[in-house]
Amino acid sequence: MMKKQRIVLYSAMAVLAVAAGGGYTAWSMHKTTNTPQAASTAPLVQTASPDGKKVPVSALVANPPSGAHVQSFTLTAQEKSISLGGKTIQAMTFNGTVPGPLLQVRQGDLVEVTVRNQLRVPITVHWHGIPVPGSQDGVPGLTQEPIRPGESHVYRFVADRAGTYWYHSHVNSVQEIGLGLYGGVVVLPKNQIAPAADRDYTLLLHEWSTTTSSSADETMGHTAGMSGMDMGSMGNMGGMDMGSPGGETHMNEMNGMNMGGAGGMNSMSSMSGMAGMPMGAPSLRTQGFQVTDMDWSALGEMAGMYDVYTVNQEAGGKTLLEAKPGETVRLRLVNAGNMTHLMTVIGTPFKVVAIDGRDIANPTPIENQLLPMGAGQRYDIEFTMPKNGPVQLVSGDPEDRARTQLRATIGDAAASGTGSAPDLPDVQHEPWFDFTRYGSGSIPGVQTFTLNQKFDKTFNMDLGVGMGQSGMVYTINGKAFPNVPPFVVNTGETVRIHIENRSAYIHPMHLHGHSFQVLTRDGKPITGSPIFLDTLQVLPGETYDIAFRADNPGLWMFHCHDLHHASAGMDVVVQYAGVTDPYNPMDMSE
Ligand SMILES: [Cu+2]
Repeated sequence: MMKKQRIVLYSAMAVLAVAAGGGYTAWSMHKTTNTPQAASTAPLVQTASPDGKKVPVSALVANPPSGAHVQSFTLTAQEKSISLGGKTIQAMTFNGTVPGPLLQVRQGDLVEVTVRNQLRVPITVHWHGIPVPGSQDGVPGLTQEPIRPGESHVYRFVADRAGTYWYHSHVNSVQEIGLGLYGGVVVLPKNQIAPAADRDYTLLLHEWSTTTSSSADETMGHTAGMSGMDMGSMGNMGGMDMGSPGGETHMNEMNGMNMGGAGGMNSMSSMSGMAGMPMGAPSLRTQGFQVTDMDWSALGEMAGMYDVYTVNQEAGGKTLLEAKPGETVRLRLVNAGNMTHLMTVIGTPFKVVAIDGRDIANPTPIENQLLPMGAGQRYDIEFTMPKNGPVQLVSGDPEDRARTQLRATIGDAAASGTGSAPDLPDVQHEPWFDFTRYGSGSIPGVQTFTLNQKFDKTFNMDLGVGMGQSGMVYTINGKAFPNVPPFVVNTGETVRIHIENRSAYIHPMHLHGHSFQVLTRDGKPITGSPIFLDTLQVLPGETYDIAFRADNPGLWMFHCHDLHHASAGMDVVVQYAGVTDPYNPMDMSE
């Protein structure tokens, strides 16, 4: 009955890199012990603060004001057949839908989410962009034990900050998010000053692989010995080797092939830039870069493996959103995939009112610009419905399939009849929206950093690639996780990070638990509204300076949200001194 389908579990290089890296990955809960301890040149987290005090991350819990309004939800992770673009996929869902239910709360609410795991694999839930307490961040082996099959777990945090966020599993994320374990979170402002939009829609963009013939490893030329990654019949999840926690079988196979070992991973420095972007190369942007100049190897290495693109539950561009002439519309766009998507609105000017849940000061109307949405990012846009005709949300992605499918029509359903989408607009040559000079002035009540101030801590984050013994890895400062030394900070410190992308790939870098302010791009100061992000899309050759205040103690991943890159080394931990990981990572292997 179910067509036999092949879905990619990991990219080949991800598996190889994990195996070669000594086994630990915050993406898979696994920390194998069968590679030499010497493989790790730096502890994942250090154990003591300067004053010698220690606190386990598990002790960093929510401290709600008494009488806080409680919003309770239950998310049940379960398998479900869903129909996408005429194809049936055995998905991993929250409450039977993809995306999972939209969690809408009011700023200041105490949010309690009971997660029940009815899948055959472990999961967690990470609250992307929300500054939750340290113990609630959902990173397996670092901030909690994974939620094993049959188990439940309660997440608890105060929704301190309004904005658009999302949630997703953080275990084997390429697979678990890829198969549907994600949903949106909207925190409405406590004291709404401006009137709310007449229509407020949250739209999650995602990519799917439903093909039988193409898979990531083939697409990427990593084919040898990878048949173990075939998930087999999707009609029976048990046949996918997903029953063993986190794809352990695969890991062990890889280790058994003696692809691990200490050698390959520890001295990547000489390999940085080997993907064709030497140090100091001018950024693509300063060369007058347009998306059409860039092939998929940069914009989305994985494009070949994805054949269905969705806006919420709809594939094929069939989404129809009700709005009447003259009404104001807010679209909360969430990129819940791994690829960059270039979204825009046609039919009316629009404003970018927030990015990554953080308001833009004095946004101005724009037209004919593509919003370059990195993986994990959110763009909130607002517009007024014109007197006549629908408004369209469309994609300017280079790929025809993405452009055809990543679209929605906003209008009067009755007036526009069946909701059949108008012709595919030709928008892919439009310039990219530039957040570094958009908006103006300041955001009331928000403290900002200045470029010339003194920072308590400064770190470099050089993004590169390298070759492990058995395949390509993505590196930070020349090393692949878990060998990337942590960025250690003290509570209250101001922190500046200089980021350089020395690879030929886009890296949407996501910091857990904080927003950071973007200070410069390619050495030039930001001139518009202050910009606070939790996910910064760093194009090949670009440099950025970002800053944040260390105001949320914990152990926080800072990683690429192209999850193929994350699972192949591009992660670092921002560690508050003295916060320890009680989950004993090296003992979790079996
Ligand atoms: Cu990346």
